[in-house]
Amino acid sequence: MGAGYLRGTADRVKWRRDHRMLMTAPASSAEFKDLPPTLHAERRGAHGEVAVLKLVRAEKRNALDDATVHGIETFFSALPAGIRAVVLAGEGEHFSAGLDLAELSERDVFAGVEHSRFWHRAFERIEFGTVPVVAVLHGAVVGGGLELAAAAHVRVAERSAFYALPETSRGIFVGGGGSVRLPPLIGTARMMDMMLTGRTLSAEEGHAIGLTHYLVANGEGLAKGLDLAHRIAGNAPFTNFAVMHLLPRIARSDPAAGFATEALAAAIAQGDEEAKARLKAFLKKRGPKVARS
Ligand code: 1HE
Repeated sequence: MGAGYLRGTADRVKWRRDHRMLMTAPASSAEFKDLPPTLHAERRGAHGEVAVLKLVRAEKRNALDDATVHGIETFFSALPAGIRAVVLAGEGEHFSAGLDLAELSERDVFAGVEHSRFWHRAFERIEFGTVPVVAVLHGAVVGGGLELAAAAHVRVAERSAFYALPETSRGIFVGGGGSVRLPPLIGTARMMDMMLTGRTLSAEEGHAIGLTHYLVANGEGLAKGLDLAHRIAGNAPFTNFAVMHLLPRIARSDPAAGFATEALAAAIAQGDEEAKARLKAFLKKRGPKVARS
């Protein structure tokens, strides 16, 4: 098993041997030292306010082994100070081929439950973490790769992207939170169709049904993702928090609770010094105007 389950020296040695090829990949900067070699992280922007986390296991199509999922959990659990948005992308021809099928050994039922809960914990750190995440998708975005993308807050797709849920053909079920996160994005009926028929959606189809927010030419995804992340990083932190943590919960709650929570969030946001400064700047003709698209 991978790092999510690493217990002793023997496990660590095996994990290093399994990932030896990747030890030559450019190292993440020192502040991201606990990442496995299947992940690469760096900071961008004048003040390093945006982090880019890349899956760098291209020779296995960025299949998500336990070590990588554990690394994702580690990364999003302890972001260095000053990072205000993250771009999540994949190296090579594909974003991610999903669960590492080579690791899908004979687990008993309870171990299977624990494995799924391990993915849930990791992806929860993305969805309900400290900063918004922009996923940049290209090539295969399938199975657990699509579940990973669904945990992000904004999705950019290059035209090469395609989406599928091949779990059914492997005799398994989604286990990375897909049955919770995908229906609100694309609808339960569409997800059923994808799972039952093994249908693949093109980048254009994914965009048309709201799975992705931006569709760009091949090779332009990272630049678009960075541009969006820098804009997001410039928002007031409380507003980003409210969008990430309150909006989805309000949307799932009954309207009466939703209106009350919204009123509180609105009041807290406008009472914040940051909001006061921004409102004052606009009224003094110094704040940005809303631009036509
Ligand atoms: C893998 C994986 C993987 C590739 N686990 N090793 N996911 C799937 O069912 C998708 C399976 N993968 C594919 O359908 C294709 O690989 C792709 C369409 C993604 C890419 O095709 P291609 O032609 O570019 O690559 P390839 O030749 O198929 O694969 C290259 C190598 O990556 C090869 O290994 P090699 O040692 O022979 O070179 C493949 O075995 C390896 N590889 N995908 C392990 N997924 C929490 S539950 C989530 C449940 C799921 O995610 S189920 C869906 C699993």
